[in-house]
Amino acid sequence: MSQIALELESDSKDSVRYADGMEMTPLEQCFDDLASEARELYLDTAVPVLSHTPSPVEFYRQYVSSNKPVVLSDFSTQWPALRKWSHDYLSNFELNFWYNSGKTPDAVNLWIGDGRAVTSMHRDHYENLYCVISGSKTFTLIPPTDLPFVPYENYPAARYRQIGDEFIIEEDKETGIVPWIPIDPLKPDLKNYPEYSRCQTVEVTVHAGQVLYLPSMWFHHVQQSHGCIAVNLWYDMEFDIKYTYYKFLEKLVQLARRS
Ligand SMILES: O=C(O)CCC(=O)C(=O)O
Repeated sequence: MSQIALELESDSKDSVRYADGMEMTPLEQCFDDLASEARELYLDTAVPVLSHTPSPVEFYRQYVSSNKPVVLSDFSTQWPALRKWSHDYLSNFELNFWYNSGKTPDAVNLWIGDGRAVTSMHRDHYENLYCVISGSKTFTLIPPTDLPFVPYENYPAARYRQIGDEFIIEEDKETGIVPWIPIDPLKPDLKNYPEYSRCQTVEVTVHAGQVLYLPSMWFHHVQQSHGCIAVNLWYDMEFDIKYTYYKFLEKLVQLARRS
């Protein structure tokens, strides 16, 4: 939509140069249009923070179905119960949002770490309810429609092994090579990955007593304060028409990168 207005000159019928100087093939122009239309039609420029607890219908319609992140602030009164760490409590805590749907989480994870612990940019096919219990977590988010601008490289899989007081990194030959995102959003290497500059990142800090709903397929990079404790619930996403479009986009991006 708006990108068309930015068009400055056509060097040939196969490529167009935009106002920011970047030249694109017709397929890349389609990716750019997808990202800008998503911004115009559905994405927020910041993650909204709700002070009320939405009803299950409101939450599902406005955030889960729409694939839009949101921070819920109204949970601090429930933290004393959370401190009991009981499975019953956590199952309850699944939050009435997914109640009636019969859904149970695929995983309940506990995250404890200090300021040095950083999770690199990646994405999951889970609907993620991320509850911060103490400290804070800062998420840098990228919407799924920006996939064409997110670089991937192939890396050998590896795991940490403890030997005495030391940790060594050991190659995991069984898993082999895995594609992973080489970009640190805090210090992006735009020389090697100039296309990343087209991503529109959104940063949100989630404080103790707040819950972030992180929709499936959103890229996320996570930093935390010292002594942060958090619990999150992963629910498998719906493998519906949205999922098939995501996979279609992935295949198109792979084709574009090969050519
Ligand atoms: O808390 C973190 O550091 C990572 C969380 C995460 O990546 C996830 O829940 O998918």
